[in-house]
Amino acid sequence: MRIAVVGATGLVGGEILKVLDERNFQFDELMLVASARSAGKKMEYKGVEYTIISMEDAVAAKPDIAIFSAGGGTSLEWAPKFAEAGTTVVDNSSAWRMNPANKLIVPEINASSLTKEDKIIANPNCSTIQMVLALAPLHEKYGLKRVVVSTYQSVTGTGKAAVDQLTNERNGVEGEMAYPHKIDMNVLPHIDVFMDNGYTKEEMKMTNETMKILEDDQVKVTATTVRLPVVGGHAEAINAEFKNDFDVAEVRSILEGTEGIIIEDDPANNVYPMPINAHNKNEVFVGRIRRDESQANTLNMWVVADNLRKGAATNAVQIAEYLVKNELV
Ligand code: 2RA
Repeated sequence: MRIAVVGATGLVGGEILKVLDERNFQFDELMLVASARSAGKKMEYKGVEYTIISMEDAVAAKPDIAIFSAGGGTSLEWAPKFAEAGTTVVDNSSAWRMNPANKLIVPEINASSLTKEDKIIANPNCSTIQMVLALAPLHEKYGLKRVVVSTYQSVTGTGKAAVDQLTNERNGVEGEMAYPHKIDMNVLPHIDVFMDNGYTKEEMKMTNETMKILEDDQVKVTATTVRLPVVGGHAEAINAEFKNDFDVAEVRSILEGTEGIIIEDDPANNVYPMPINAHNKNEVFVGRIRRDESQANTLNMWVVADNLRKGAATNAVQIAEYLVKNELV
């Protein structure tokens, strides 16, 4: 097994390396790949010094799997070159997600659809992954009709520049702005670019990717995505209306039995999911599970996950693990 991490110097790239280590992913060779600007630089991983290699050299080396986290433009240009060389690409960007020819995978939900022919596999958007993991088993049981979701997203989703902006503001230091406004002591109802319909691209990702992953274009999702001065993970207030009625205790037990989900729901003892606790964890945490008393067949829940983990690195590494385990590479 020869594996390449493309975008190894970025926030998600670093997290992918940590997750590969923690999950004891077995490889014979690891290639750390980055843009021409970083190629040739040294990087230490698990006590070993690696020389970062260029995209050209990585394609020529034909790794079995390349986990990409290098942005949509890089992915659009380079993923097909890797695929042509026989490498299976697991891509974290939005470049291939809605392309009908590419699968959009959350392993607990739909990894079984993968075949050897899938050479560019898309990792969904972070805010979609944690929401859909909690919704999928409920959709299967009660039939999801409509979701109204508001997100509370960590600055780590934007990348290092945003973490630096927050740190600088907290320390009273002047610096580059990753956002159009201050982020500390603030809340921005604005993630990614605005589109003609008034939604942001992040909001439309939640709508479109959910339908694709659940393979159901009748499921309606309307989202408001919001950035907060938080680093540990994304939180989401999810209001889900189902075709059929449910029992809240049964909902809780379905979620308890779902791989990758941990229930934290004991309001009497102030127990509910929070980014500060989800940080560096691979699971999706669900709490505040309760009936929406304003409408039939409708549930409220609060879902938190580390967006760099299950929302990006962990999900991508799980896909790679699935490919290896099922001899698809
Ligand atoms: C964000 N969803 O949090 C993005 C990262 N993929 O901005």
